[in-house]
Formats: sequence, C-alpha cells, structure tokens
Amino acid sequence: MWGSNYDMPPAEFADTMDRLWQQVRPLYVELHTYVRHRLTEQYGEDVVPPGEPIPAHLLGNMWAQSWTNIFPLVAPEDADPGYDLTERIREEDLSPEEMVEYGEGFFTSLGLDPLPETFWARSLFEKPADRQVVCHASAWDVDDQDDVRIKMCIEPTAEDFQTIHHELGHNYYQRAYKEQPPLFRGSANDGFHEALGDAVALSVTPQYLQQVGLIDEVPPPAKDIGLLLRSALDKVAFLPFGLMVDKWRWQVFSGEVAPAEYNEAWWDLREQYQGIAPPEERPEKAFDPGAKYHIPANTPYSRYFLARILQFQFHRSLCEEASPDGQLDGPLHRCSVYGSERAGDRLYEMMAMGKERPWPEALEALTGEREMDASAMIDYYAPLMDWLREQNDRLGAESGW
Ligand code: X8Z
Ligand code: ZN
Repeated sequence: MWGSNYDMPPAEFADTMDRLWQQVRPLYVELHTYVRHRLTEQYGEDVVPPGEPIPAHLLGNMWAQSWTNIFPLVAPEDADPGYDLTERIREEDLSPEEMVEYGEGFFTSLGLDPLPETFWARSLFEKPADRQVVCHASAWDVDDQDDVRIKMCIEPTAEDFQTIHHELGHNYYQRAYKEQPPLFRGSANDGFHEALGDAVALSVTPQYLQQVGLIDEVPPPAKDIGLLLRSALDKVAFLPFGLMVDKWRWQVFSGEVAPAEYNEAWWDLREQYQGIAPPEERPEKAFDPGAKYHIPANTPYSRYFLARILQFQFHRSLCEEASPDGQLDGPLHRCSVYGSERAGDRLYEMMAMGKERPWPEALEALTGEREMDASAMIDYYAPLMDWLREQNDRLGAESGW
C-alpha cells in the first residue's frame, strides 16, 4: 500500500528509489570518506577505524541523519563560510514569530499571498512550559481551506530557520490546491509536499541574507566550499538515511524480518547504506527504530528521500525561470529566486494542480522534465565533489566500509 502512491507499480517505485540512490551514492561516499578521516584524526584509530563504519554517536545528531553539528570539527580552517546564521539570529535576538515572518516574507516575495490572521493566532511556535506537546515540527490544514497552521518548538538556530521554510512550504501547497475537489487535495506525490519549502530555502543564500539585512556583507566566492560543505553535511549525509528507513519498514510489513530481528535488521541497513555502526553492542531488547518520530507515528519516510532530490530539481528550474534569458548566469548554489514573481507563478501553477494529474505531469509543469532525477543535486555540489576528491586524495583517506 505504501508503494502504491506513485503512479507506477510498487516494485517499480522501489527500483526508482534505488536508481536515484545510485545517482547520488558517489557523492555520499566521498563525503563519508572525508568525514571519517577527519574523525579518525580527532578521536584516533581505536575509536574511528579507517575502512570501518563510523560510530553513529560521533556525527552530531541523535539519528546520524544530519551531520551539520560537526561542521566545526571536520571543516579545514580555510573553509570558513564567512558567516554563521545561528549566531546572527541570536545577535538579532529574533523571536520565533519573527523567524516565521522571514519565512513568510520569502513566499510573498514570489507573489504568493500573505498567511491569514488565523495562522498567526492559532499556530504553535514555542515550546509551552505548562504541558507536554509533540515538538517534532509539522504543518496542518485544519479546514482544507484557509485554516493553515504550523506546530513547532522553534529555537533560534539556522536549522530551525530552514525548517520554518519547510513547514510553510506545506501550508502554501495546501492553500494552492484548496480549490481542487477533495480527492485531488494533496501534492503530486508525497515527495513534492516535502520538497516545496526546502526548494524555497535553497534560495536562502548569502546574497539573500544580505538583502534582508541578516548579514552585512556577502562573502567572496572563495568561501563557497565551506558553505557547500556545511550544506552537504545536512542534505547529502541525509540521503541513505532517507532511503533505509522505509527499506526497513518494507521488510517489516512484508514479514521478511521477524519481530525478534527488528533491531538487527535496522542496524544492518544503517551499515549497508549509511556506513555507520551503533556506538556499542545493542542489547537484545533494544528497539532503536522507535527513537525516530516517524516510526511510532507511522509516517512514511521515502517522501523525504525523494524530496532531497526533487528540491534541487525544483530549484534549478525556478532559477532558470527567474533569470532574464531563462539561462542560469552563475553556479546553482549561488542562485536565489527571492523576489521573482515569475518563479512564483511557475511554482503556484504546479501547486494548484494538487494531485489532479499523475506526478510526472506536475513535474513537467514546473521543470519540463517527467522523471525524478538527481542531476540538479549533483550540479549543485559539483564544486564540493571536486574539492572532496582532492582532499581525500591528499589525505590518503580510505574509502568505503
Ligand atoms: O519530519 C520532518 C519535517 C516534518 S514533515 C520536520 N523531516 C524529516 C525528519 O525530521 O526526520 C524533515 C527532514 C526529514
Ligand atoms: Zn514536512
């Protein structure tokens, strides 16, 4: 059933996931090689043995799904991106609501409507002190019309700044397809819903931050590698995690893996795809998948893998649309579509289709392409890929696990 929502037979969908993974795998392996080498330098070969999976607790994130938090540890000194958005948010003392206003400002700059009064009155932006809530960020469409809201315990960090755009992407999508009949109120496929806000957030470039007054100066292009490395520690590091979560659930649902083997199967996939290992031997009764929100919440996860890839495909097309002659006039990672109503119109056109047509048609409306394809992501990180290869060569870093 979970594989049946992609306008193709489920087996073909599983192949599509694998095809996309093969496209981006070399980039992941290069990043993994570099990061492991730096961690070995930091902690020694006993803790991080070359050629072996990386102990998961050293990657700066409870699920080892995003590695941005260890950027300061792995980045060489000359790869400083020139600014730190978390620091800037704290210096400006931005409230959660003000952070959301920046997000809304991006969408309205594309010519989309401001969020309704009720969004501001009914959303939850801050962790309440007097009761327990589920803090995992989410977006809601309460009446299928205008009552859109987000629920998020916003902290003053660059990560949450990005997640705000992610959640608002859900709300803007929901509003755009509200005129569709109820059955077509949804995204073209669930990866589209997850990709929308992320695609917009790819336009949160240094130049954009300077335009809205969050940084004073745009760092010179020489700083791009640091910026790309920091970004890849999130977006690229995530890919095999995004893939393995549902691979595990497909095995569980089909009965291929029995309950007694749930945890072992989880770590087998973690090792196979992510090249990571548990920090210590897991006790027999452990159920580590349960620590990931989407497992007990029973939320499908392939959508996030697809979104990682689709967001770059969307971004590339929006950037082309925003350029005066339809041609990109610089590297993809420097492009921001902030203020481009043409890009906004194109985006809106796709969102308003909802799931009225099979997803290849919605993709075509936005990008002119009918296949999900990782070449835009590969283009985006091409300068980093060259740099990683050079570094790994120079350091003599061992590859693989
Ligand atoms: O769950 C989410 C969103 C809510 S739809 C915050 N994400 C995945 C996760 O946190 O594991 C976004 C990235 C992947
Ligand atoms: Zn989401």
